[in-house]
Amino acid sequence: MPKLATESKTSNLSFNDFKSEILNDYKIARISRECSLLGRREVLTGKAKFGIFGDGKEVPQLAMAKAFRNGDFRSGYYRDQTFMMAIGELSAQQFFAGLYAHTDIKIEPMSAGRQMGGHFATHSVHEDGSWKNLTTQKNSSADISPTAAQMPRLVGLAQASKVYRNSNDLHHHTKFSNNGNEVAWGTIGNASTSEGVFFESINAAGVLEIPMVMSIWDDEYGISVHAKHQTTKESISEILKGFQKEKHTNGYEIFVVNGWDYVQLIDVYTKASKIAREQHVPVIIHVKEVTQPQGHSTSGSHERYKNIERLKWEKEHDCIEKMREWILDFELEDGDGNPLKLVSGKEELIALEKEVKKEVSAAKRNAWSAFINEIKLEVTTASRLLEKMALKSSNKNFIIKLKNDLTSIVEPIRKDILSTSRKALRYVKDESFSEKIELQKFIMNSINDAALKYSSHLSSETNAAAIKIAEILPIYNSQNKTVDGRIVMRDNFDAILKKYPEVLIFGEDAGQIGDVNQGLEGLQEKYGNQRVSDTGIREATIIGQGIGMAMRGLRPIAEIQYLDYLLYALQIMSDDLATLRYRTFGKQKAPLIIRTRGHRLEGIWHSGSPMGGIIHNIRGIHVLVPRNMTKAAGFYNTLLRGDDPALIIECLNGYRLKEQLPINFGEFTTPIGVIEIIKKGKDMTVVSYGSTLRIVQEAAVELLLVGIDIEIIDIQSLLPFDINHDTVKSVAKTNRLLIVDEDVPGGASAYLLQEIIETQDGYQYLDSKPATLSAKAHRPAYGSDGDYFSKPSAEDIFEKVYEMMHEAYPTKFKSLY
Ligand SMILES: Cc1ncc(C[n+]2csc(CCOP(=O)(O)OP(=O)(O)O)c2C)c(N)n1
Ligand SMILES: [Mg+2]
Repeated sequence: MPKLATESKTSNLSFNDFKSEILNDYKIARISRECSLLGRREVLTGKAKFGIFGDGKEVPQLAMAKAFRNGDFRSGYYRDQTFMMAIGELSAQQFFAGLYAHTDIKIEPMSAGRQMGGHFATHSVHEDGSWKNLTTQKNSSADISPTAAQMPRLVGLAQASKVYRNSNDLHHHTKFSNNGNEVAWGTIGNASTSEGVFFESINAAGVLEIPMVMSIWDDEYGISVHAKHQTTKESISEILKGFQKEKHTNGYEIFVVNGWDYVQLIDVYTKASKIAREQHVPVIIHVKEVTQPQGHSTSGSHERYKNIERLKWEKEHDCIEKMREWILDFELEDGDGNPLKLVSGKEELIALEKEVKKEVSAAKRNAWSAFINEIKLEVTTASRLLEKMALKSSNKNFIIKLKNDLTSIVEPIRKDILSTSRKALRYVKDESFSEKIELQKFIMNSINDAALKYSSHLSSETNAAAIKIAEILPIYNSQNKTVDGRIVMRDNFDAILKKYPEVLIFGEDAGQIGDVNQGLEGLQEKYGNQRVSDTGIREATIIGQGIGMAMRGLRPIAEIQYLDYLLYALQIMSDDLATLRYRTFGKQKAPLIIRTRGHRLEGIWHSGSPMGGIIHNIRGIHVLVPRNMTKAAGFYNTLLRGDDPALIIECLNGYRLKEQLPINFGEFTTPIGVIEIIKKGKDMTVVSYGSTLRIVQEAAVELLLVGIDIEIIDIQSLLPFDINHDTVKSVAKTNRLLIVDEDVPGGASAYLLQEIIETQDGYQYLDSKPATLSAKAHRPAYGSDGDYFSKPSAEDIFEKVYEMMHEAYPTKFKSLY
């Protein structure tokens, strides 16, 4: 007898319940398939831009959905529409709303039209940005397109369960966990397992022993490239065998199952869920023999690369057809020997299939009407305005032509409306009447409205936004004790760990020895190895641990040992963390703090300062560059009161420099997006940050000796930069501007120049050409001379300032060379 024991209803399933559950599953699979079929058509006829669908992967996802419980998290990819439908988080109408890019989050709950279809998400926060109760809903972290980039976050989502289970201090966090019983479910395509982060994540989860169930949908292809080019032995489960858990080892349970075998799939997923949930043992499920009936996406057809046999095989192994056969063949006897069947005959299924077609077709129509009617209303408003304006204008005929062109577009988009209106405005530029003002208002309102639709939620817009956290100054007692900077850092982390049970700090060498500069000295001993821990050397998944845990209410501080090694993590920061709020229209958040140390020290890989590269890749994450450890400590304290993610770069050469010892650890804050004038002066504004500031200060003393008095600004925060526009006030006073940093030429210095000259309108106050002084284009050479000749030195700064002053006052400041 085929068994169908779902987790939640293991016993006493009456045959009728059993039957209706199966038929409901079948219906979901059919709805999903019909969405894929119609979705492709919508793209090919031009109503939608691009389509990537879950056809061929329906049945395994039904099985996964059955094992998925409230509180669980998914971290998957673009094939999972059936799963989302089966957990009740995606309707057919929402599927089409996503395809059309409907910008209303209530209508298109995955991303408000920001992501292409197939990128799924649930909502983790309320309107005001506060957490929802994640244990009473089914959760899906928001998908991203880079293959395998869902993996690092998955590790963190699973690790959160372990943290909640193992910590008594966190048991009050009932919104996030029920004793760590939640499983994090990953999905990935077979070909994407070739990515480095896949293997890194698998290894990390094995080491961490966390409740993660990883499904691999294996259709033998990655777009057109066959498994023989992707995977050694053409089988991911074969090559992962070394990860199999043995009696006294850690490791995985590994299952292999065919993607068309409904009964086996349910059996495997039920087991996997139990193992992961109860024992916190990770599980890999290699789902083989999966098909892709419509090919990879709407961009091409699979007949180009699959041979006739493969296409035939795919038809025969279509998982829904196989499920259909199974339903029709199913026969059982009740206690009295009467036959029990799931359906009376083919006709019952045909009727169901017809009903599904109708339902999906109606859902598509409704989604389209909702989408297009909203825009058509805007077309009507614009065309009325244009008509009215034309009547008054000497360019009447041109304006009417524009209006007619607009109204004749059968499927208009917002671009058509705005483009027409803006062009029409040019025809009345020399005229003046109230209708022109109306049109101007319409354009401005439309642009403002578009900014909300397309550009909001890059950073937090809630009351807890980090830029709203007020400054609290460090307090010093009368003894004025000075200590090494690292002591300030350590004592502040101590206060943080005491104050916030949700904080966990982890990274390479962060645990036992308390980080390579001992900013965490003794804290693992004090708070235990869950709160302060060592990780493997695997930067991408260190960040992934942080993202996933932050998405589940914890406050991780993920340490990347050196700034130069951030590049391994940068992809995940850029693609996942930086876009999270934006891509969910503010419905998910991960207030992760990333700690690293950098700027000057030694050599090519220990003194880099690739700030331009970083800030341009991670808009959406604050980037903070404190000049000393007290400022840095203040940033940690600020961020923990807020809900934004951030990167803090401590000065690598600052841990042994003396700083005054504050007494209000864990309390004082450094404001974000606020500059500080650290030396007043009248002749030139010199802007810098981090380690370079000390060199600027040294040069300032020497410049004073020759009668040049510079004002030094520590910008402190690169992203966001100077939200109060204080820098320009200094430039207005000194009329000269020099930006000094140790990035490559045209790196962060160019960004700062653009901010000050263009955004803050600094150009109008300048009496000299604004200048930047940066490091050389190459990586810094090793040793003190390497540093001197690679990075801006005090002499370089002196001479640059002097040269600018010489240019202005050649007789007062005679040329040095
Ligand atoms: C990092 C990255 N490289 C390339 C792509 C383009 N791309 C999208 S899907 C895909 C193939 C993925 O195949 P597989 O993992 O087997 O998933 P399937 O589509 O077969 O389900 C490729 C190469 C991408 N999205 N991200
Ligand atoms: Mg594939």
